[in-house]
Amino acid sequence: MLRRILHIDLDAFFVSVEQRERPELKGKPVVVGGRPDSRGVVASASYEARRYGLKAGMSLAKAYQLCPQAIYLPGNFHLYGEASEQFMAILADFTPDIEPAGMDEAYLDISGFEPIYGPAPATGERIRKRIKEELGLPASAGIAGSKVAAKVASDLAKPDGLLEVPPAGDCAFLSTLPLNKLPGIGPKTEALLQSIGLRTIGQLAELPSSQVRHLLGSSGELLQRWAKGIDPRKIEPPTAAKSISRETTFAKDIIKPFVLKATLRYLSEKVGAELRLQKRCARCVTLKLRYSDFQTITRRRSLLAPSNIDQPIFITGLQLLKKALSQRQRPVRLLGIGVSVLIFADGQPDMFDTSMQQLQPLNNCIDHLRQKYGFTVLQSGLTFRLKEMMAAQNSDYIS
Ligand code: TTP
Ligand code: MG
Repeated sequence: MLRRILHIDLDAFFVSVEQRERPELKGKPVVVGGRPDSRGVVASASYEARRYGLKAGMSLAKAYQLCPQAIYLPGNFHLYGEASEQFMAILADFTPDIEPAGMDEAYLDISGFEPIYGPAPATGERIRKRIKEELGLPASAGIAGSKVAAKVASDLAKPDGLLEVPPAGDCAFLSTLPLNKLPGIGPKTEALLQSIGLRTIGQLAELPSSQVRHLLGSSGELLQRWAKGIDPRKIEPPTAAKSISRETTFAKDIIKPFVLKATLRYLSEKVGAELRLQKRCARCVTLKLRYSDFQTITRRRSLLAPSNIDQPIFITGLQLLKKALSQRQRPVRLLGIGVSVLIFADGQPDMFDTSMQQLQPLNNCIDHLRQKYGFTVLQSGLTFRLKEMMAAQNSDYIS
């Protein structure tokens, strides 16, 4: 099947939301970022303001010099967040193969859409129309055979446009464009490439690979592949968080191993409960320690088998803790435990470790009671004593 990737990006996103709320701002130079006499930077500039040279990242003081007549707004982030969610929801109506790339942009894999929506540009226009009608916001779209060319195309289509790169045309499309149009080429890389006489993406594509490596190091190889229109990256729908962790900073630095052990137990139970809630298992456990002198260390160890049960998480964390304390004995300010390399284990968590299977019903039962009556309704001997000790010390150990 012919690969067709669509990249869509809202035009002057923050500013467009403001213009939708206050139509009298339309067609004028508008800046979101704050008052011109504040120390902030331009977050978003309307296309009218860009004619004066204003762009994102520029200091507001500089922007004011270039365009004092612009309307400077502080921004309403709640509204932008809402618009971003609605934007993504419209995209999700078309396909689940979406990769959000920021608040106002996403890649969609629209390969094979033709029988449903017609040619690829018709799909793009349909999406743009819905965004305009339902959200009142302009968006630009690029369609190509790769993510990199689709992104460049949407950028060229701005504002309020659509550009399709013909099938198998990514390399030719990119070749005549200036270097700074290629994602990954910032001002420094551009200057380096210009210093050897390059001006276009096509010239970078044709440079001997040894010279690219010499000039740009290993990242140069990727850039050169992109310059040739070679980019097999897939659309990656967002994954849930890649790790889960809990930590606590003690009100007073702690030296007693018992308190550290009990706190670790408590934090491990929190991490385990969150894993089970997300129906996931972890492969790795990470311990975090911050000593009284603020030195912070992390230590990581794999579990024998992927798990979401409190006990192996705690035991592994405890081994790491003991080892760390044997290497450096100092009061501890902060203790944390986390799990990572998560896998989905819907329905049968801990299917890999039979020795742990009998603990599964116990953990589930505890989760159930805690969800109903609160986390501290049930406590292990360790954490119960901890609570008493901390109460006596008037310390807030619960993170
Ligand atoms: P962009 O899509 O980079 O910019 P834009 O939507 O304002 O303009 P364009 O038409 O070129 O796409 O970023 C989206 C929003 O993210 C932008 O409206 C404001 C915010 N943003 C910042 O807060 N700081 C920044 O430096 C940039 C680049 C964006
Ligand atoms: Mg944008």
